[in-house]
Amino acid sequence: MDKILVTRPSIPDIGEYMEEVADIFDSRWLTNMGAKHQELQRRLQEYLEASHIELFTNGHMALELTLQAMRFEDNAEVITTPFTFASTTHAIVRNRLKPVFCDIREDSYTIDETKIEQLITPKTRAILPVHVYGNICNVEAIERIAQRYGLKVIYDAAHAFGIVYKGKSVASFGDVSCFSFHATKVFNTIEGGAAVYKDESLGPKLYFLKNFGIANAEEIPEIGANAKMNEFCAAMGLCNLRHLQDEIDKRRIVFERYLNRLSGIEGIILPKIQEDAVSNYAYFPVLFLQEILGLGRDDIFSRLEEADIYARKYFFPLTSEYACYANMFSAADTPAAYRISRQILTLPIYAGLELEQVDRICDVILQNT
Ligand code: T4K
Repeated sequence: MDKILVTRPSIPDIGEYMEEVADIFDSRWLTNMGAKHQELQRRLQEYLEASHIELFTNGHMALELTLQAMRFEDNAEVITTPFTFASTTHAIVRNRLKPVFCDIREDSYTIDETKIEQLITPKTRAILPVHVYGNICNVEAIERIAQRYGLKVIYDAAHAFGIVYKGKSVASFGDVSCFSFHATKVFNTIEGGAAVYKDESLGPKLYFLKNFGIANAEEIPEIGANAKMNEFCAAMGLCNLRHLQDEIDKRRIVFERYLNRLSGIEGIILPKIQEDAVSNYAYFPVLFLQEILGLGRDDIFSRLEEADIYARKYFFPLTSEYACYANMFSAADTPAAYRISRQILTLPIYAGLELEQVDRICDVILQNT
């Protein structure tokens, strides 16, 4: 039987891509903010209803350079969650800032907004919540807290491209939202990312920082990196953006099939579409409660693997448990995140996943629960 991976990238028809890249071959302008980069930036600005946007080589660099552009002092504290991909925590630490871990909500796995205020100290400068799996954080409560204490809000929106919440683009919340356009995401540019921001003065900093800090050939005002999106990636983005809605619709069908097959089983907690949100169906995270099922998450993971189905333990371990952060943090400070990281499994979901394949995955789960 064929292998089923957790995801497969959405790609356009090869002819469509060749047509899109043909003028790159003519112009020989391959990178450094060329015509495709500019066009994709314009289209994404429109799609995301963004006042300002900057493209990057990946979502991580969007996040890391956003924090650099904000110029917080060394050891300033950033309140965030450990239930996320390595990128979120690394972006904070690589800027010589201190992550302060807040626990997560049981229903959406996003930051528990009721626990943020108790973590604020005179050194706190920002809140960096994650719209994990495309679940939108309690943006209203976070906004109120940020205003009360004069904090910046930077959303890790890596999973949230295309989501509309209460009639607004997800990019409209916080000071900055950073998106990932990695191959595994709902919308991909092979590798890529973007920062959508409100404060106009961040614009030149972000632009310089992604190009070695260069303003012009003789003026280098920033200590920058190289994080420019190249023309071939931008061209992939232009193609994929045309088919985005179709991709999301196909994901919805997969999502609904899982719900149909797996709901009503005690000990299995399925994802819920949030009220007021138009989802992008990016992930299908399921909690397996060992105390009810007898078998735990790791057992289900192994049974699926034996059937050539490769679910993923996003996000286990917590970033606060990583070897590179040994003795710096305590996972016991975020008990809900700790428990959920041991119970969660993200099942395969992507536009090309056949319903028969979804049934095969569900059959393995149902036989073992
Ligand atoms: N913040 C959050 C919350 C994030 O989740 C991420 C990235 C970021 C920030 C940073 O954004 P980027 O800098 O990546 O733009 C994957 C992705 O590489 C990563 O982008 C993503 N989060 C994370 C959740 O998942 P891995 O280590 O699990 O990737 P990998 O190579 O194991 O791939 C996953 C599956 O996808 C495999 O089963 C195979 C399949 N696949 C993968 C690739 C690359 C394909 O079929 N084709 C492909 O080209 O991290």
